[in-house]
Amino acid sequence: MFFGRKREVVAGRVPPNQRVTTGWPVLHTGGIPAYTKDLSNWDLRIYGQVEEEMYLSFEELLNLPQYIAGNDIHCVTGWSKLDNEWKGIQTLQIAKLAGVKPEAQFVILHAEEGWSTNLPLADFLRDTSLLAHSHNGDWLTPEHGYPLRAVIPHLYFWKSAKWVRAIEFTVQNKPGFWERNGYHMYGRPWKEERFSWD
Ligand SMILES: Nc1nc2c(c(=O)[nH]1)N[C@H]1C(S)=C(S)[C@@H](COP(=O)(O)O)O[C@H]1N2
Ligand SMILES: [Mo]
Repeated sequence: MFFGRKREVVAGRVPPNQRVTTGWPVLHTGGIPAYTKDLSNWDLRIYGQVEEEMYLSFEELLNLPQYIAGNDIHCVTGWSKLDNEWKGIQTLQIAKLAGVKPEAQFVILHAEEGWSTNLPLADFLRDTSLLAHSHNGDWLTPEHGYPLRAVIPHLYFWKSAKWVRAIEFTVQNKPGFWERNGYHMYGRPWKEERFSWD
């Protein structure tokens, strides 16, 4: 009966037309940034509709309250990876620190090489959204986003920008890289919002 129960539990966690994978595929466009262990030249810029624009160093991020999240991720290409454990900083903390202006409605996550993705502010502010530096107890590997990536588990995984370098709060929604190339502006896996025409 354990098998039956387990299947049921997993079934309730996997959105339509997704398959569970036990590996961890690597998906991105462009190159993998060659960061070293020394992150003294790295920073995270917070700007746009905020009271205080700022540049946070990696050390400053590690000195903010650290948050551990367990979640499932769902890639629009059809794989889901269950039971991830991430460690990092809640995006909510970043918003509090910078003071988001009432005009802000959307967030653009900017990564290396000009890659970006967009999401509504309310989704960025969910207490399950984070900026992660570690996965399952280890620092992120270069191909998965070292030193810092977004994890927005309730949206398709393309919204979880790897190698994130800036967070922009905006009045208007602006399509990011994949959103300009046919992907959905919102991207909720349970609604199968895969493409712009879905
Ligand atoms: N900077 C950047 N982040 C990115 C992407 C990208 O091309 N560039 N691809 C997205 C897509 S489409 C997916 S499915 C996930 C894949 O993350 P992973 O390689 O850690 O599985 O990263 C997302 N974040
Ligand atoms: Mo993806």
